[in-house]
Amino acid sequence: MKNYDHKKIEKKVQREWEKKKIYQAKDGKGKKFYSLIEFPYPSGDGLHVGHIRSNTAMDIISRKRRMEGYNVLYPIGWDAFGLPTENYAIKTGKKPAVVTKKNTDTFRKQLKEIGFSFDWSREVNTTDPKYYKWTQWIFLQFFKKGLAYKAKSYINWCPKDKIGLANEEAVGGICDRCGSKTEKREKEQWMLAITKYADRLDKDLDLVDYPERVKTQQRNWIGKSEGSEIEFKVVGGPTSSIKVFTTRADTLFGATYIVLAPEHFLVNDLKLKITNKDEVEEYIKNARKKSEIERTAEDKEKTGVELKGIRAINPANNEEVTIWIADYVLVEYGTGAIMAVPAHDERDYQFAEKYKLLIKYVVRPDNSANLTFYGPHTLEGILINSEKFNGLHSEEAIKKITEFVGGKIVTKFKLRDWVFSRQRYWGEPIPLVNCDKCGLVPVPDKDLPVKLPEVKSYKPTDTGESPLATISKWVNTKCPKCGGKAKRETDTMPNWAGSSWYYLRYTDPKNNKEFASNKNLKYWTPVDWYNGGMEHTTLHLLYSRFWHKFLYDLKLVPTPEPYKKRTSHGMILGEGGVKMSKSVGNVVNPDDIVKTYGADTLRIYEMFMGPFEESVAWSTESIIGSRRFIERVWNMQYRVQKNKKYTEFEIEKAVKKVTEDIEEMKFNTAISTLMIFTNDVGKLEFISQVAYEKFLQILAPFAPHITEEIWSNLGNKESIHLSNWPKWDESLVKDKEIKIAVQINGKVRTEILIQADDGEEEVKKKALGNETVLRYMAAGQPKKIIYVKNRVINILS
Ligand code: ANZ
Ligand code: ZN
Repeated sequence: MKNYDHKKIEKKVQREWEKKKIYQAKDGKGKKFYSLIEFPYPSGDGLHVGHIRSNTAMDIISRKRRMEGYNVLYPIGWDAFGLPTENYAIKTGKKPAVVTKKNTDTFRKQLKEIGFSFDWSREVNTTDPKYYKWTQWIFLQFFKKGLAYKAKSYINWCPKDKIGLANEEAVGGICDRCGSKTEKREKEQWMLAITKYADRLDKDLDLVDYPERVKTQQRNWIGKSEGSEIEFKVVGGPTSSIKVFTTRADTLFGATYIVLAPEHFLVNDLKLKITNKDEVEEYIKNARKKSEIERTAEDKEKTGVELKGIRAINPANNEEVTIWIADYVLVEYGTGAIMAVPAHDERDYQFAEKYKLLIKYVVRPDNSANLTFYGPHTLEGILINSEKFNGLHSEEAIKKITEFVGGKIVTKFKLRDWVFSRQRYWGEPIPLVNCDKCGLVPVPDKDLPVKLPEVKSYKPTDTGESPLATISKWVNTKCPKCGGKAKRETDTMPNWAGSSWYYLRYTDPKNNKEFASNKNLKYWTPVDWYNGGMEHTTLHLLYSRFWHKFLYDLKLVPTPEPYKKRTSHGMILGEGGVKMSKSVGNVVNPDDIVKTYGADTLRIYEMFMGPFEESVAWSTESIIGSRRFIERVWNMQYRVQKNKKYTEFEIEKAVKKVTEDIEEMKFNTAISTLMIFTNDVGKLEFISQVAYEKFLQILAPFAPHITEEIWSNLGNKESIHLSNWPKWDESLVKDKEIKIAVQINGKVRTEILIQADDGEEEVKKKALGNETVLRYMAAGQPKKIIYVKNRVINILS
C-alpha cells in the first residue's frame, strides 16, 4: 500500500497530458462542444480562488463532454489591456507589455497546476499586436458602416482615474474601478452605435438559454418602452414648441405643467425670454453635480424652477400650462421633456404638492365608482374629465388621444450609445488618421495593426488627452488617401474591446488573413455553454452580443447570437462572509492550498462549498474534509477484487445522480453522492473493479489527477479522460426494493417493502395499508406522519 502523494502524482499526470496533448481540440472533427469561461485579466496579484470556481465548473462539463465523445474546445487567454497594469506602469516606470508578460506567465503556471483541460495551443492575448490587429480591423468595419462616430457628449468622468466611463461603468454615479464619485464632463468621444441594435438585443434574448435573472437585467438595461411623442406649443417664447415623451397619453387632459431636463437644448433659447434667468442658471449648475440616482429616486425630494414669462398649451384642451425645469427629468431619455400629470404619476405628484400646482384626476380605477381621490393613482382605468374621451379604457385612449393631438406612437430605449474611447495608453490605438483635406481616413488593412509606440510617461494628462498625443513622431504621419500631412488619432479603445470578440478568435487563433476562417467559425460557433459573472451582464455580455450581431450582418459569423447557453456563478467571499480583498487582508492564495493539499482537493473543495450560483464564504478548515475524501478514494484501490461479481446498486445510483447533477451545475450534491458512495463502500471488505472503475470515471472531471493515476494502476492503458462516460442500468436504479422500518409513536412495530426513491405519498399509503399498522391504529386516525426517505416512517397517533 502506497501513501497518497499529491505532489508527485499531480506533476506526473500533468506532464503526461501535456505530452499526449489530450485536450487539444481538432477543427472540424465530428460532433463538437465549445465551452467557455470569461478569460481572466492577468493582474499582478495572481490567480484568485474565485477564478478557480468558474474554471473548475466548466472544466467538469468539458471533461464530461469529452468522455461522451464530443470534440471539445475549452480555450483560455488573457484580457490584458486595462487600468491596473497601466497604473502599475505609471508608478514603477515598467513597460506595461513587460508587466503583462510576467503576469500571464504566473497565471499560466497557476492554471496548469490546477489541472484545467484547456487547449493551451489556442491561447490568445488581447495586447498581442497579432490579436489587436483584428480588434482594430473590426472597429474599422464599424466606422465604415457609420456605426463608429465622434460626438460631443456628457460623459461620466472619474477625477481620480482621469478617465471617461461608459454608463455601464458608472452606475449610480460611482466609478466601478476606484469607487470615486464621477462627474459629468462634456467631451468629444468616439461612440459605437449600440442603440441601433437595441431592439434586436432585446428580442433575440428569446433565442438563447440564459438564466431568467440575466435576461431580465439585460432587458431592463436596454429599457424598451412604447409611448407617444406629443408637441406642446409655446406662447411668448422664441421656440415654437416642446416635444414630450409619455407612456400615458391617456392622461393628457390631466397634464397641468410641463418639465424640461435642465440640460435640454431648448433651455438656452428659452432663457432669452424668461424673467428669472439668474435663478435658472444657478439651478442648472447644481443639477450637473448630481448623479442620476440622486436625481430620479422616488424618495428624494423633487426640486425645480419655473421658467417665468413663458407658457405652453396643452394640445388636448388648449389650456395654458406652466413650464419648468427639474432635475428629475433626464436629458438623455425620451425627448428630455415630460408632460407632468400629478394626479397619476408619483414624482409629478410630489413636485406639484411642493410647488402648489394643479392636480387634476382624469382616470379612475376600473372597478371603482368612487370619485373622491387623494394621492397619485398610477394604474390604468376608465377616463374621466377628458371631454369626448370619457368612458374609454386607458389602452384605447392612449391611441385615440395621441392621434387626436397629432402625436406619434414611438418606441424608446434607455440604452445609450457606447462611449468607446479612452484617453489612456494601455489600449488598442484607434486606427484612424486625421487629414486636413480628406478628413478621417481609416488606416488601410495592410498597415494594421497600428502598434502602440514606446512612450516615456504613461501618465494620462490633465487636459484629458492621451499620453500618445505627446509623441509627435508617432502622431505625425501621412494621409493614406492623398499622401499629405496627417495626424493619428490618439485615443485608445476601452478594455471591453478585445473581449467583445475573443471567443471567435479561439476558433482560429493563428490566422493572419482573417480574424477567423469561415470554416472554423461555422464548425465551432456558437459557443455551446458560457459561464461568467453576473457583474458582466450589462457590460461584456451585452457588448459582445452587439459586436456579434454586427459581424453577423456583415456575414462574417454564421449565427445571430454568440452564446447558446449562459450560466453564472456566485462569488467566493473571505472567511466569515466578508468580501475577499487585499485591503482586508483575507485573500487566499491558491498556490498554498495546492502545495499543502493538492489541486484535486482544492477543486473538490471549491465545488463542494455550496450551490454554484450562490455566494459562499471560504473556510480553510473545511478543506480538510475534502482532502480526507480524496484519501479515502486513494485507499479504496487496495480493496479491489477483479473477479467479484458486479452487483452494486449504489454505483448505478451514483452514476445516474452525478450525470444529472453535472448538467444542472449541482456540483455540490454530485460530490456528496460521491462521498456517500465511498462511505457505503468503506464498510465493505471488497469493491468490484467494475464498480470502482465506474466510480473513478464519474469522479474524474472533479479530481482529474488522482483518478488518472489509479486508473493506470488498475492496468488501463489509455487516459481515463478519454474513456467513455459510464451509463447506468435504469432497471437497477428504479426497481430496487428496500425495507424500511415503520414506527408507531416512536416504537418500531413492523417493516414494509417499498421501491427505492418512492415518493412520500406512496410510502404513506403503503404504511397505512399494512396489516400490523392497521391493528395498532384501530383506535383512530394518525395525527402526524414523519417520513425519512428510504429509512423509516413514524406514525404519531
Ligand atoms: C405622463 C405620465 C403620466 C407618465 C402618468 C407616467 C405616468 P418609461 O416607462 O420608463 O419609458 N418620462 C419621460 N421622459 C422622461 C425623462 N427624460 N426623464 C424622466 N422621466 C421621463 O417611462 C416613461 C414615463 O416617464 C413617461 O410617461 C414620463 O412620464 C416619464 F400617469 O408622462 B409619463
Ligand atoms: Zn488626405
